[in-house]
Amino acid sequence: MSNYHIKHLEEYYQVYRKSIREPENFWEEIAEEHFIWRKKWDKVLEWDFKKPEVKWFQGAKLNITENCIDRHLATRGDKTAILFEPNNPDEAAEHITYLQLSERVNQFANVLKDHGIKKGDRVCIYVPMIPELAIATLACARIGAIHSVVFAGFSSTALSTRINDSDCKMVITSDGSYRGAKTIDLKGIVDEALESCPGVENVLVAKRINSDIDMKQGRDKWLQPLLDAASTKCEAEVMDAEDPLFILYTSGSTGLPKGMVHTTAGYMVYTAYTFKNAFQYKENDVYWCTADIGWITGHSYIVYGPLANGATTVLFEGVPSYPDFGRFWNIIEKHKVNQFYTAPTAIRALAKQGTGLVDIYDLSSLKVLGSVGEPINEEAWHWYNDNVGKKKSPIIDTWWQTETGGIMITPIPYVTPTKPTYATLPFIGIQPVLMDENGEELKGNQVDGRLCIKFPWPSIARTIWGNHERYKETYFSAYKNMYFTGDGALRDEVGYYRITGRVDDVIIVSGHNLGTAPIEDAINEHPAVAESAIVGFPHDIKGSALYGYVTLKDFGETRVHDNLRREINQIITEHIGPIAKLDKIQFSEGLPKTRSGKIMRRILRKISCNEMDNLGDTSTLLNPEVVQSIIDNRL
Ligand code: 6R9
Repeated sequence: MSNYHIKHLEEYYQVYRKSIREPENFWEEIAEEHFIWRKKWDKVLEWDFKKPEVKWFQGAKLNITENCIDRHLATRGDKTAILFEPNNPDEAAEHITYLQLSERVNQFANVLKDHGIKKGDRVCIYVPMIPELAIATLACARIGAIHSVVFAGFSSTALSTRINDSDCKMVITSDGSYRGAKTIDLKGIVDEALESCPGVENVLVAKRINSDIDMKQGRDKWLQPLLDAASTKCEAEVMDAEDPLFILYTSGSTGLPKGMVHTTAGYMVYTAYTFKNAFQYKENDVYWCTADIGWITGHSYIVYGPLANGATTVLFEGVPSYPDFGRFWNIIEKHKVNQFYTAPTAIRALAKQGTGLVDIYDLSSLKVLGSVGEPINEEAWHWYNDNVGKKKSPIIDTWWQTETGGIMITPIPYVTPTKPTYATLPFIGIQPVLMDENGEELKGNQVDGRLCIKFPWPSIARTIWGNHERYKETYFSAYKNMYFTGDGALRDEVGYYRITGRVDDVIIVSGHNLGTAPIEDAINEHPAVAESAIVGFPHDIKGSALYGYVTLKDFGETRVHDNLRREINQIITEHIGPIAKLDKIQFSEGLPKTRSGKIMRRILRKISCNEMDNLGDTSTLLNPEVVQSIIDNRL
C-alpha cells in the first residue's frame, strides 16, 4: 500500500503510527515509490542529537531538478509549471510549461558553468519575485551549486553580511523591482553591498524595470543575452543525498543571522510529501503561495514541494494592495486557484478593508486555505474562513520553521477537523513534545510548555553554515536529546497543538522573524544613542510591531525630537531593511537591568503591552527606579 496520499482521519492515525514505530521503513517506502534516484541509499537514517548529526538516505545519488522537472516531461511537458502573475495586472500572466522550465533552467545552469560556478560553490540570489528567481534557484541545484537566496527587501548591509558569511562567488540580481506603484533600485543596493564583498567575481543582472543602471566592467553582465546563447541541455550533476542544496539565513536572538544548511534527499522527500498531503494537491489544481521565495515558505512551497509533485505553482510579483486591496481575490478568480497559502498578517490587512473587495470576485475554485508564519488570531481565522473560504474550504494553520524545512504541525484538509488558532496534529513522522522549564517532559493532554521535537525528520537543517557549535548550542543544548524550536505551545484535551509564540528574543513582525540583537546593534550606531532595547507589542495588522526603548548619551541635553526618531529608523533601514523599523521609540533615562547587567526585556515587554499590573518580580533589578519613569512616559 502506498501511504503517499492520506484521505481519511483513520488513515492519518494509521500512517502516523507506522511513521513513528518504523520511521526508516516508512520513509524508505515513500522515497522508493515517489522519486527518481541515480542510486538508492545504503542506509535510511543515522542520527545523534548529541553531536548533533542527522543523515538521511546515505549513499543515495540524485539530482533534485530531475525530480522536479525532467521526470515530468514525458507526461506533463505542456502543463504549466510556473504561472507568473506580474505586479501590474495589465501585463499578461506568463505560463511556463514544464518543458519551457526545463529549457530555461538548463540554459541558466550552462551560464553559471560558463562563469566558473562548480558543484559546492555558493551563489547568492537577490532577485525579486519574477520567474528568474525560481529558475536561478533550480539552475544552481542542477549543477550542484549551493544557492543562498536573500530576500530582495533586505538592505545592502544585510546582503553583504550574508554574501560574506557563506563566501558567495557570484550574485544574481535584477536591474530593479516593482512593488505596487513603486520601483526599487536593486542593482544599486547590490553595488553598495559589493563594496565590502571582495569574494564576488561576477554579477548577473536580469532586466525587469529597464532602468538605467551602472554596470561594472568585468564584473557585471546582463543575463538575457547569455541565456539566449546557451544550450537548453545541461546534464544534471549527480549529488549525494547529504550534499548541501541551499543555505537560507534566519535571524537569531543574538549576533549574526544563522545560515541554515539544508541538504538534498531528505529535504526533497519531506517537502514533496508534505505538499501533497497538507494541500491535498490533485493533478490540474492551481496552487498559490503568496510568500516570497526569499523565505523558507517560498523555497519549500513555491519551488521544490510543488514542482516535485508536477504541480502548477503561481508566482506573484506584486503586493496585496496594488492596484487595490482586491488583488489577491482577483488573482484567485483569474487563475481559478484551488489552494491558497498566505500569512496572518496579510489576512489581517485585508480584513481591515471589509468584505466589499472580496465579495465581488468568484472564489468558488478554492478548496484549501493555508496560513503560515505566525499564530493566526481567532478574529483573522474567522474572517478568512467566512469570507474567503465561505465556510467550505478548510483552513490549515501550518506551523514550521526555516530550520525544519517543511510543515511540522498542521491539519490535513478534509481529514483533520480544524479548530481556530490551533495547528492541530503533528504531520506524519513528526514527534513533538512539550517540556517544562526544568527539562522534564510534560506528558498527557492539557499541558503548556516549550515545544521540542524528539526524533529527526528528513528535512531538518543539518547545521549552521560555518558554525556547527552554534547549531548545537541554539537547538540541541536546552533539552537533552531534543531539537528545541524556540516556541511555546500548549496541547489541549484532544491532543491538538496551539503555538503560543516565541520564548526567546525573536519577534515576528508581519510574519518576518526579527532578532532583537541586530536591530539594537544598528540603533546603537547612532552617535547620540547610548543603549537600546527592542520588544514586541501587539499590532492589528503586523501581529507584533516593534517598540524601542532608547537611552541617549547625553540625556536631558540632546534635544529629543522626531528627527532623531527618523534617523534611528533610517539606520535600521540601512542595516536590516524597512521591515525592521520601529513603530514606537521611547527615549528614557535608563533601561531596567539585572545585576549582571542584562537588560530585562521581560519588563519592557509588559510595559509596551500595557500590562503594568503584572510586571513580575522587579526586586532583582539593579535600578528599579527607572521602571516607574518608563511607565510614566510610555507612548
Ligand atoms: C515557516 C516559517 C518560524 C517561526 C516559528 C514560529 C512562527 C510559523 C506558525 C508560527 C504559530 C504558525 N510560526 N508558523 N507560529 N503558528 N502556523 O514561518 O519559518 O520564518 O523560520 O519562522 O514562525 O514562531 O518558530 P520562519
